[in-house]
Amino acid sequence: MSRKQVFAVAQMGPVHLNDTKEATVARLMEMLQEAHGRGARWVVFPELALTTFFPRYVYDDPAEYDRFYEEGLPSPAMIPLFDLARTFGIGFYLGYAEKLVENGIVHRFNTSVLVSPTGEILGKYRKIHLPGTKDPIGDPEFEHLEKRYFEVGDMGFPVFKTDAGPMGMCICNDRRWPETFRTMALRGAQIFMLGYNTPTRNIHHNEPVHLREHHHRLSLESAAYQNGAWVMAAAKCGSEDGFAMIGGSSIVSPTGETVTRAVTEEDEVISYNCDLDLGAYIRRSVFNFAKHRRPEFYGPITGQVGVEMDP
Ligand code: CDV
Repeated sequence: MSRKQVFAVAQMGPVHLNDTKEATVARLMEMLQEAHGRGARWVVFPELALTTFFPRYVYDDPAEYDRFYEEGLPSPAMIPLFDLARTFGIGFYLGYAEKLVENGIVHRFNTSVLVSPTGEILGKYRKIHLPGTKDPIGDPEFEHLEKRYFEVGDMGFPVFKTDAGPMGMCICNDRRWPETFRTMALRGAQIFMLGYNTPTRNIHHNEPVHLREHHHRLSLESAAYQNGAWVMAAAKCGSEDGFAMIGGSSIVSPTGETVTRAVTEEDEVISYNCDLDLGAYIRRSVFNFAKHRRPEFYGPITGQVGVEMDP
């Protein structure tokens, strides 16, 4: 007998620079309500879901960009969403900009939180693969300054036990790196939750626009299949004050097939009744890690960063 649960992905249309967090959280709550109506037990919201994708802008003074960050969990802006989710008995993933002060030092991370259907904060993930630059490149159309506004995540890739199975989290650019998913899978993850903000035009070179979507889909489908796991991916998309981002929010099964996919670049809920045991045969056979992995030959993956060739 299969073990099924409805998962929803709540894609967001654009959030503009001058939108209030209250208005944005109200949109998230409306989608939570819709997911509840579809019988969802879990919902995935995007990366940096409470604000516009602010790392595209150049700020020098923290007083100018502090407003994009959340302090405490739930932060004051998040409380209505947390309350509604607990009322509905829905667990969720939410991406946000995190600020904390430790020993008098300010830290900022691009973070996601995982909350159980009973309202328990299961844990956080802090984005590891930060794209872009620390210093502006001088072209406002292509700035991507995550390295300016965030530290590299310091929590690794944690995996959390949930009623749906072990769940891992990652954020946007992390999905392009197979190391992300394999690390989580080796810790037992069978469901990967992720949010993203992906500019439609490439940040550093003149790649054709259609490849943005293709590489996104390729990354999700291969991650799902190669680890025998479900992937739930939520975009923030559309044109934020003239800066376009791709949609394509998706649920991908452990067979590597996209089972449902958003068709707009607006607020849109997609959902699927997921067979949570579907990946078991893949994890028992072709990707039976314990039987077939050969870590004695994988040294360069953890031992070096760039390419090193024998002389
Ligand atoms: N927010 C992101 O991490 N965006 C990157 C872009 C800059 C390539 C992404 O991987 O989609």
